[in-house]
Amino acid sequence: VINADAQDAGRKTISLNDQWEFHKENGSVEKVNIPHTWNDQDVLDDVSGYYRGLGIYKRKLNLDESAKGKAVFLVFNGVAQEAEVLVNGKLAGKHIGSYTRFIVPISPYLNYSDDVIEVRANNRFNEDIAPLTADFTFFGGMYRNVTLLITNPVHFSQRENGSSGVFITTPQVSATTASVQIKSSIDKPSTGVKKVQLLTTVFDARGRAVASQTTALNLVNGNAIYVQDIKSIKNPELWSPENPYLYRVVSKIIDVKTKAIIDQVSNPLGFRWFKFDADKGFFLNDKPLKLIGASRHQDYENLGNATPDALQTRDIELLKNMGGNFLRVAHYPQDPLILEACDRLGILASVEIPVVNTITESEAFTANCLNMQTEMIKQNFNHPSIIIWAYMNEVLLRPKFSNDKPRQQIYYEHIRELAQKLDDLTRKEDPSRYTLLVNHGAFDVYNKVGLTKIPMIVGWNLYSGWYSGAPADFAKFLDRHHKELADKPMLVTEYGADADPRIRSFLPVRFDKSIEYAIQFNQVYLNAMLSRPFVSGGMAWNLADFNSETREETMPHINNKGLLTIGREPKDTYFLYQAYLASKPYLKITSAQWKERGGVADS
Ligand code: ADA
Repeated sequence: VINADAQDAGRKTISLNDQWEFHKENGSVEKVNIPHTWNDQDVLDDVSGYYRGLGIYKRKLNLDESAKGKAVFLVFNGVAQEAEVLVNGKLAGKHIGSYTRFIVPISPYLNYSDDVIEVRANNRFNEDIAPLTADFTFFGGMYRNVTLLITNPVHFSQRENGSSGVFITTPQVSATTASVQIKSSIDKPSTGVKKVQLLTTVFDARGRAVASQTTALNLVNGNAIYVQDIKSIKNPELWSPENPYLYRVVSKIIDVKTKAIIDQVSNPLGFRWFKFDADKGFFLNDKPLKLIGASRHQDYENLGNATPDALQTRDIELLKNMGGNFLRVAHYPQDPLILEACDRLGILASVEIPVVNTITESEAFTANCLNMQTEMIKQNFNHPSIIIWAYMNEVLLRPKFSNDKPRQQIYYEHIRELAQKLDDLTRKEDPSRYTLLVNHGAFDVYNKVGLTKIPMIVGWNLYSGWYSGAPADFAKFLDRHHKELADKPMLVTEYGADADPRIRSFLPVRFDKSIEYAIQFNQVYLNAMLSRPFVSGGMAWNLADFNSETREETMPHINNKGLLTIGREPKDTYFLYQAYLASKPYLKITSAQWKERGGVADS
């Protein structure tokens, strides 16, 4: 029985990861814990196949009388991909999209004894929901943590698209002074306390308060946003990959009469500034920094996307240990732990919604994309690690209507409009970060359709030397971008070659999938990027091998371009990166030694 009496902070959160019953459409029932997916084993097994459809989760909830008069919510960090939430048989909320958090207010549906929660998850193909087709598996299920949240009637808003309700920006930062702006979204029902104080405190990493602001508020009924400005924090410790210094912003709503804390939330804060330059590349805190790292899927051997917390965080540690300073969270927002780890370990990040390969020209598809983008931005707004919001990946990869040029023009126009809408929305929601649109190597087509004009940064996924051409074509492509799109900063958002750890070769050739070929391929790419200042950075595809249901070739259903295997064993390519990037003395060689061996100097 859950007693809802608020703890000191005014709110209470309780994990609901256990005690679920899982009912599949075929009638089978089993007891499961969350995170859970129904595609973890059978993706590798042609007999049971790749089930895409409805799965039902049921659980009891025993709240006692103390929860009456409180606001009770269910917080879902991720359900793939359509979800309906029922409480005692009544529909309490719905959500579309696998990769973002959603919060369902359930107070109106509760009996406060023997309540039953039912979550109907569905990963069927739905032409109005991205992704439609892609080179990864669309696992179904309640695959991220579920929590019960109990707050007082007045609270930091749970309506703000799954965010904490508090949005932090740093309008001004330098090595000597910084300012912080905090926007707090507060909900109040007509019965809730009206006269409150909003107390916002900035703590340094040692827990000392470095600044605070108290604002007396007369709360309005419904929802309102209250703005506070904290000026001139002196000599802020700056956040960077070498010193990922984190402050915390603790926000409290305090009852003026009783002095009780009505609600409290805590958010990360990092002081840093950054710039992408089309000629000179990327700068963090005014210093040039080549962004090198990898993309990552939320997917693990035998577990699929239902990856436990410790394994999520370990991926970011593996990236850091490799010497990487950048993570492309591809192709969708991932577990909240990923960006928390990036903040803590000093990995810069880009996050994107799953518009991959192709789109649907329907209003519903557009609306769902815009909603996902809004949720992604609001939920992740305060992470200092994030510098980029992205929204499309290789949307011209699968030619549609190629035998009907006028029809193709309409399709292209629709893609361009969708990109423009997503870019406009992103710049409006968050003017402090960059926008990115990711293309495959068909330079002319993306240019003609206009997709290289819309974003602030153009991303290229380049595979010359793998799917076509030779590795040396890569450098030519980079130089072409620099010449023809002279004012656009660029990132190499993907590059890689299949690498099966079982295959070794003395005379590696394209398509042999040997580790040796992948090593040579990666060397050529790294040298080309590191020697060109205008290339802001490059992300290896992929940090680890991942399930891809549509891949039927070698190692069935796996894309094996990872630097790690799907079970996170390092391949030799991982150590190649460490040799180039990490401060491991036994692996470091000087430029002169490198030249002696016939390599191209890397700096
Ligand atoms: C594309 C795509 C990725 C990835 C890659 C590959 O570039 O963006 O999802 O799977 O291809 O390995 O072919």
